[in-house]
Amino acid sequence: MNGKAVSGMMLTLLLIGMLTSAFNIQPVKAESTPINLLIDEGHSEWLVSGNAQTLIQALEDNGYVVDTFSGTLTQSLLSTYCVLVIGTAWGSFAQSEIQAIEDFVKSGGGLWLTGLGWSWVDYHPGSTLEDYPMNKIAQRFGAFFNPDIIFDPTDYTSGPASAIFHSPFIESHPVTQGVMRIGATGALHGSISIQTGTILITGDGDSYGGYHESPYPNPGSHPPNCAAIRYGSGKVIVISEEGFFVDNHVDEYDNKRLGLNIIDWLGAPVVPATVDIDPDTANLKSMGKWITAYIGVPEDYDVNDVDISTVKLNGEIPAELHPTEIGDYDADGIADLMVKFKRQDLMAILSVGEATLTITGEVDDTYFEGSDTIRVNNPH
Ligand SMILES: [Ca+2]
Ligand SMILES: [Ca+2]
Ligand SMILES: [Ca+2]
Repeated sequence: MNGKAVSGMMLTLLLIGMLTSAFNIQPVKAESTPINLLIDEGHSEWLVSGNAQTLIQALEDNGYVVDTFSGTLTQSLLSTYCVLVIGTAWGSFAQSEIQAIEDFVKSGGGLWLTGLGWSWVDYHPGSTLEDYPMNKIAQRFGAFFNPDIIFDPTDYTSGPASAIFHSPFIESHPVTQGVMRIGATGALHGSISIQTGTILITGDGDSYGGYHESPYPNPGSHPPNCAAIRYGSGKVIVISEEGFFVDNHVDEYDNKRLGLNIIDWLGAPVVPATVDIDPDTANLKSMGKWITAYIGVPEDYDVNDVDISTVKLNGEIPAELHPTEIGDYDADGIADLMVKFKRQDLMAILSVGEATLTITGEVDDTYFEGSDTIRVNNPH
């Protein structure tokens, strides 16, 4: 092959490449609006734009729009944002603000809450954790910042009270992708409790909650430090504390990756999926080995692009990788995906009566979510 032929081929390849990428770009969904986030600074927060420049710069480099606000939070203000960040507030929120925050999440917003129970208690004598502004908000979503400090006698930055959280005690989740270790030199992290949701980061086998009273007092109780919660159409991340993300510490360990992932996850739109669970009525004792779900995604997406390994029922039961099948089960001309879940796994979370089962997963690296209701009969 002479030089001319080679460069001719290169040119052809280049042209094909350009055409391909042009075609790849064209049919993409309505993602042109940048994700914008609001950092609340009106309630004596410990994480503010002034000490989170590194993270904010990284977000802006990724195309995010970051605003700050120090007035009264209202629903109409929040509705113009994808993500709200409240970083360890010590100032109180009006009831109307807490309601606006709850409504914001319910209607699809992403909320990032950091808090540190022990520091609130220590610096506000006579006040309780129920008075803690962060808990007044967190409790709306079934979460709570505890007054303890997570100790780890073997993994720490500057003493057992400054634990380093590390893999494999970091749950596999979009928020923890590429996150192996989390820590902030000299900072004393607390634990959280959640009613529903996914615990993402916990202490390891010899860590425990101490200092003030902890729900996780024993080694091996794996005190949770961070969790992801779905609420209404929205999402909440709760993490104790803000220290991981301030300029002094954000470049330690994988803190910055975690911070960026949190915003990515909170800001990502959720694709509404149609879900039909079969059977409609289940007898806990005799409903067969499997429960089947048919999943449909909107036009812009293709069920062939669903990553089966991400499909979960109620956030905890994984879909079986086999069998799966694609067909038009509801005969509406659009392909649906059939997946199966183990009946045994389901029995653990079902009780008699109506049950709403939510299926989540990723299609084309975007989250989808859909629900169906089944009736559970008395097993006699
Ligand atoms: Ca340890
Ligand atoms: Ca059904
Ligand atoms: Ca269909």
